[in-house]
Amino acid sequence: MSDLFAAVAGGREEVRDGMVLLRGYADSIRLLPLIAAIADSAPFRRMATPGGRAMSVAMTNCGALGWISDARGYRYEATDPLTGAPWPPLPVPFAALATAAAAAAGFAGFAADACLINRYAVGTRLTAHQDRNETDFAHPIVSVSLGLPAAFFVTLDDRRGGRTRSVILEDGDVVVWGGPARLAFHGIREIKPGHHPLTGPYRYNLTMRRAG
Ligand code: MD3
Ligand code: FE
Repeated sequence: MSDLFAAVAGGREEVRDGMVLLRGYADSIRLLPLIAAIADSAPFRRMATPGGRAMSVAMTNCGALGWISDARGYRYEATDPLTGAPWPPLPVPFAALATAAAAAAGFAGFAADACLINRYAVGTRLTAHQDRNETDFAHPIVSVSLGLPAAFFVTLDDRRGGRTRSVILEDGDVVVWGGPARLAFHGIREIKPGHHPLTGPYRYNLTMRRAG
């Protein structure tokens, strides 16, 4: 793994150009019951990759648009393919958190319309990828980490094999991505065994975007 790095500035750390980390910004005690309610109507599931394998991370969505992967590729859809119903609405506290965190990072007026919820069990990971299924890369992305910690990595340029920075994301940490970091390659290394008082053996991540 590469070096751990962060330039600290008043609780706002710039991990790389265009990536602002707000440590402990989110309250997982308030957010986790909302995730449980969403999963009651749109269950977590391991989606198929276009290559036909099951992703190790389990996912669901809320908001007007949800990110999906299947044999036809990656895209956003207004309905859940598992149930045929619209994705559950974006809870007001999620939307408010995304708008406030984006503003704190310098993106005033951000309004999310899509929230991907990732659930990582111990031993799962997310391999290096870019997020490019959104229509306008000028909007930031706000990510919220809940439960078990994870080692997140990001390339310093827009090349898959480029030099990386790593940072441990812990419960309550919020990351805002925008500008020069928007098309960086990034991923999550294998989740280490552990137990979190609120989530047990899981890490959750909310990724809030303007997709449409
Ligand atoms: C960097 N999720 O869902 S969130 C993803 O922790 C994803 O579950 C990770 O990567 C997770 O696509 C990382 C942080 C994140 C989100 C979007 C990005 C980093 C990003 C978009 C561009 C560059
Ligand atoms: Fe991503």
